[in-house]
Amino acid sequence: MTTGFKRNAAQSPARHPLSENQTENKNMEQSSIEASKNGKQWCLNDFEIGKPLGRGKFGKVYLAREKKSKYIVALKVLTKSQLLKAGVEHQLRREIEIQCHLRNRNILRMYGYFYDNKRIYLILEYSTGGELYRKLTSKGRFNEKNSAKYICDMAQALSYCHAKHIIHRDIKPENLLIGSRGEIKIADFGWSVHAPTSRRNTLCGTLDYLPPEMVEGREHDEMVDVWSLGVLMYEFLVGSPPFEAEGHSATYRRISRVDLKFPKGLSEDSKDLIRKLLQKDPRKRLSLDSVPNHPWVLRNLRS
Ligand code: N15
Repeated sequence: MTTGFKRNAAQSPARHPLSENQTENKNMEQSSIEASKNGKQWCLNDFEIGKPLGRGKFGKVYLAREKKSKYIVALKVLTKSQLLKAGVEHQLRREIEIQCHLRNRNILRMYGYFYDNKRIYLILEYSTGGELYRKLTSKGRFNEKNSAKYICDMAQALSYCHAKHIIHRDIKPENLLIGSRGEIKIADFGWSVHAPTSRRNTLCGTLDYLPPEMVEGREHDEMVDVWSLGVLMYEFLVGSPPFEAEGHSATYRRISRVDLKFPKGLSEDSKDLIRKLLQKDPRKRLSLDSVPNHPWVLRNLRS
């Protein structure tokens, strides 16, 4: 066992999702306490494996059902040899610890994990709405009402993380899922910084969401997530990120200069919020807690 996972390592308190009702978190918490008492460890045999939901660099995600409770989850299967080869096992441990302790309706829950000789299995919340990236691609862009709800939810979820001194640093549509009530779910915590997706490997995919201080290699803090939220809001409303360019260095220049251009048809208050999020000076960026009170959000969340 070279991954550093101890058999009795502390796991999520809610690692035993025995509830019949997926939406009842209370039941899950209760049964998880029972599970802790029993000292139950999960194993692959506890789950029925369904269709694949997605594929990443280190493994696949499957639809799965816990046999006893019939609880539906997303089971992420990571290959130890691939993790070791990439030297990311410490990063993974850290991310698992972070993810297990986050409880927010806009952050994908991780119920626990287990492993065998070859693989590590992450028991993740199943999002019925699927990947936001796909929805954005098929629709082209989102209307103001949906965008405002997503951005408001994201701001609150990120604020929750910042209060726990967790910076996401990799906000982009590929890391977001949609829940059963259409709510946004942040699905990936910093992990993908070290686990490049195919889009990140392409020439210019990497930089689009990064703030000036990061592309310039300067020190950065939690205000990087405020910038990324601005980029995300622009992409929701326009259909492509604001600093997109041919190649790495052209994107770098556009970000560094905050070369922000709006297509015709965007509302004035939406442009105002985007500008306030996309400030070059991190200290001048709008605080996350002010986002829900911005006129554009208020106007679109009414009705
Ligand atoms: C490093 C680790 C501790 C962080 C844990 N988070 C992740 O591993 C990030 N992650 C989340 N990687 C894959 C997923 C993931 C979770 C991918 C897809 C789904 C998921 N939950 N639900 C889905 C899902 N629901 C779908 C519905 C329709 C079509 C596709 C769907 N994918």
